[in-house]
Amino acid sequence: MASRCRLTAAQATILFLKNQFVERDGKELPFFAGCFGIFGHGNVAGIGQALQQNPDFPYFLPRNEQAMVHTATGFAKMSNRLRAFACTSSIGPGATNMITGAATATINRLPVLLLPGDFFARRHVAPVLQQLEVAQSQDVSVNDCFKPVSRYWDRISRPEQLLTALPAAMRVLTSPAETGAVTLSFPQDVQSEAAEFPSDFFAHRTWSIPRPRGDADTFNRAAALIRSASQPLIIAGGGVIYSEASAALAQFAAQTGIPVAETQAGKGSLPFDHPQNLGAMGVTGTPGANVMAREADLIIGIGTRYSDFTTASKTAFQNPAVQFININVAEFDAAKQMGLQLVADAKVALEELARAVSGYRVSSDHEDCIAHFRSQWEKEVERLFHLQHGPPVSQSEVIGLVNSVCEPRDVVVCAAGSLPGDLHKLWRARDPKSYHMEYGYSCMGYEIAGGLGVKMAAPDREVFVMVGDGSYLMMAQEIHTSLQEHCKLNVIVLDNHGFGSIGGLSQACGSSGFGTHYRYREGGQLAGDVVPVDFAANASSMGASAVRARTVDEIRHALILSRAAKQTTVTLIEVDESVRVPGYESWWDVPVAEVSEIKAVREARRDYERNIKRERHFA
Ligand SMILES: Cc1ncc(C[n+]2csc(CCOP(=O)(O)OP(=O)(O)O)c2C)c(N)n1
Ligand SMILES: [Mg+2]
Repeated sequence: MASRCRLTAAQATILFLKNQFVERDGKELPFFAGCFGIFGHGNVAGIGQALQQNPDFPYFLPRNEQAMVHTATGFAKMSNRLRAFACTSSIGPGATNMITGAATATINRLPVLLLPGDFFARRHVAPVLQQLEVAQSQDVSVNDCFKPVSRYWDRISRPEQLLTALPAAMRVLTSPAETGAVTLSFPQDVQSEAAEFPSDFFAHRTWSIPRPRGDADTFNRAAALIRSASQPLIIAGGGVIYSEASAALAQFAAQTGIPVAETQAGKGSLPFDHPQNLGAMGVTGTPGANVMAREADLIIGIGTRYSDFTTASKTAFQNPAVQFININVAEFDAAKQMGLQLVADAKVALEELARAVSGYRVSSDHEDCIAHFRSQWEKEVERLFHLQHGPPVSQSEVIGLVNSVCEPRDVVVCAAGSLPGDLHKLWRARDPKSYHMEYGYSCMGYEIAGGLGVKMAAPDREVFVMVGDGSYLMMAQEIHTSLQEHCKLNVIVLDNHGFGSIGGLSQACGSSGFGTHYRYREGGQLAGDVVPVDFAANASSMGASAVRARTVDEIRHALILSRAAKQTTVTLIEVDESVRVPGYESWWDVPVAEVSEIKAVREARRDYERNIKRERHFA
């Protein structure tokens, strides 16, 4: 008879996770780097006890459950989805705090395993503290809220269900096409309950990450489409980076002369100075990328989800004859824009396409056009990096200063506010992993927590977290965790006293920045003086070294010291929100009120109605 061991369900879970490995291109890694967790009833005596008796499966104590999922997500993104964390919470609020993190992971297609505690499977003592009671069913808890934001969801009502649930969780977590948050909702009594498990369930198991080759006929049609294209454009998405296809893309672009535009997740696919790199695509794109996309007769989307920021709300591609080839591991994304669906790994597809289209090259006119846009753009970036405004300085100057202090392998991390758009346009990436933007969910609060995950994945790199004052005020507490873990971050807070981004959006919609500034209530409105925040005192209270910098020289000096420091450092910079980086040749669909008493709103609506006519359907 095969050997068996008696373990609690929680102990069996940790033992199983410890023995899961992944392999790609002949390189094997343990899939899990450990487990984050905040304990309460619901996990302290279950998963908590199991972690305690497995010290070789490291446990990490964060400050907030949402943040720990962001940290896990940043880690997985930085690891090109080859490594991940588990996250455990207590029942109730600890669990629901993870839902925003789960959505962030799933939308960005990044793996994280969530183990929220749950009600008693035994039910007898219900309602237990923090339990949601639902009158029409005893089988519903707050953890059911994870269902739409998880790529796999299960409830472990009996220990032996782990025998099928854990392998199913691993399949999804390690699938490039399906990965995202996986939730195993774990009733607290079941966690502590023992059962006999077959010992071979805990054997070393390696999950191969495939590099699927596309269907041969589809591949040939893709090659033929490229050969007959006169104005092709590549859109490089996150899939290029996760597949480690940068070198293949650089070679393909150099060989064919086809220009490349990058999405937020795809930025860094090519170094900024690659001759075919037109830079950012879409709403936050460069003039070159957007003008060439508008005229293109063929778009080759590689590893992109075609979000509205990439397609400029479906206005980016105006050539009546435009066609799409979509190279993607996920059929779901490959089918977008009614494109030719080449369901394949980016790296192998590019290597094989390079051979299949050998001899093809874009016209010299097309090449001249790329070179022209590139040199014009370099001038524009230089202008914005050296505005000599203020103090308070402009945000673009701060980006230029951070970029100039960074070494090529350093990483900039950001997620929400006006920084993502400005960074997408201006940041000069020199390494595929040097630009880390969470822009699938654009979740305020991701920045510092996610930056911690980046540092945990790449301890040999300097990590620069750029964060707005609004995002900082939502979630800065992981500075404390970064000190606990000796994971040094360079945090840069850009203070414009509120929501510069949404303030600008509100103005563009005729609503003059309503509700977007931190001001004292006066005369019934938020119209008084700025409510000041001493960010330096706040950061230093958690143990970070914090400095305020105002002028360009002070900022450069502070950043150099920060980079050289051993511990988490916070640099506070006041920026003038009125000096903005403009948009270039693009548009974003944000519906403006159809009727209003305010004249500016009516005017904005007229513009809106004109622009929405340019949105296209592709057949
Ligand atoms: C959790 C969350 N809530 C709300 C939003 C909507 N939102 C996007 S940017 C933003 C303001 C960000 O302010 P700040 O971090 O100061 O950056 P700034 O816009 O000033 O550059 C808001 C409220 C969001 N993206 N995430
Ligand atoms: Mg702000």
